Amino acid sequence: MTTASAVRAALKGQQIETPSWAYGNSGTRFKVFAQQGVPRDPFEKIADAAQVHAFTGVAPTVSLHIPWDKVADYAALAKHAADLGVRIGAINANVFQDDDYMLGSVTNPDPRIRRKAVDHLLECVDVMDGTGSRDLKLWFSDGTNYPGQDDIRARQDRLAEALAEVYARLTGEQRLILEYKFFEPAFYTTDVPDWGTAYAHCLKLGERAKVVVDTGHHAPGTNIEFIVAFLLREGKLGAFDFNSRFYADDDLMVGAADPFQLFRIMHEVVRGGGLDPASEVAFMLDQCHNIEPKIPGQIRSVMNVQEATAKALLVDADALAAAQRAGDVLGANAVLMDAYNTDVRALLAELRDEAGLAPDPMAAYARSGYAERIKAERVGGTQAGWGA
Ligand code: PSV
Ligand code: MN
Ligand code: MN
Repeated sequence: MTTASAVRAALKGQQIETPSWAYGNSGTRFKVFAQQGVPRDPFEKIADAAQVHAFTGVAPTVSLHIPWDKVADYAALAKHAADLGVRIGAINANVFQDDDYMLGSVTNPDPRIRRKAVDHLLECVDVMDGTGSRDLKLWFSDGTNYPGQDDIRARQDRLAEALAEVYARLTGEQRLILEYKFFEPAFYTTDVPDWGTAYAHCLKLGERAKVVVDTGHHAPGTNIEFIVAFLLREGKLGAFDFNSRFYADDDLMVGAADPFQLFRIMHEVVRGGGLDPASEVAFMLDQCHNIEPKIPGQIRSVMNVQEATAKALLVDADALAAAQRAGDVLGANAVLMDAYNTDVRALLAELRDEAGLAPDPMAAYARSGYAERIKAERVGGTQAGWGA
């Protein structure tokens, strides 16, 4: 059994990265409901992310999406983040929003468009050099809608070629992390549809290429914790994009739709050593807050990840192993369920208290007056949205 002090140390050490795009207005293709006080530029997005860190103490980094967060001076943006007590995390590339990409980006049959896409990815590495980011997060919307539309094999060749060029550009500790998604926007084939495809490409690229598991990117019923266990065992789990879903890529708050699934995932993370900083597994959120306020939405999400992690850490590993060895099916299941059914909120509140934070981050943020302040101050200019 993990000792109480080891549980506490692991929880204190866990870091959760929030995404810049969560702070902007977002919606569905039917309507974006604008909220007041939403950031107008990347600097204000970082200021909001810093609030999440200030109240939770475990969200010291914020991911950027380029070009949504394009600025003239990335060193200045990094300095702004540092001044507010946070850092810039992963750089997410965007090769899915230009008209040029209708038939694909790095897998497009037109070499001119492939060149444009790869150049953008290389530009993202330049951004990483400026911000000190470790991770380049790649998600490709590339795919086809109709059988025969393009050559599936040739598209894999083009993808491999593009990835190799970008990987070769990385220096030092930088990593390429590759995200998969089973469909959308392409509906017939997707060029990186699943963890197996992402894993095969990363394996060829090398040590610093790893897979991103976005929890909303699987077919219903997929056993995500199995994928996590497998990738961790192979040293190829690079990061999570956490969110939750009822239907497809819903991007709802992590742990909201299925907290038990999140617990099962975190159990495999703990079991596979993924909480050890040496494993370099990044815990990121990839969410949109369409109808709820954004900063509290992120605080709640961070807390949900912490709660699932705490429960996973409470699994009595020795008792579980003993039951498994003995073939005690019900006993083993009971060990897991005991941990899941433990109320860890008081433990987490205590840890926050020890760290000099308010035990209830949601209430403390509400009391802080920040929401009212940004509503009053952020008038004029264009409110940032998902994509701007
Ligand atoms: C694609 O659905 C995705 O999950 C990728 O991570 C993108 O970068 C992100 O959404 C944008 O929200
Ligand atoms: Mn994602
Ligand atoms: Mn997604």
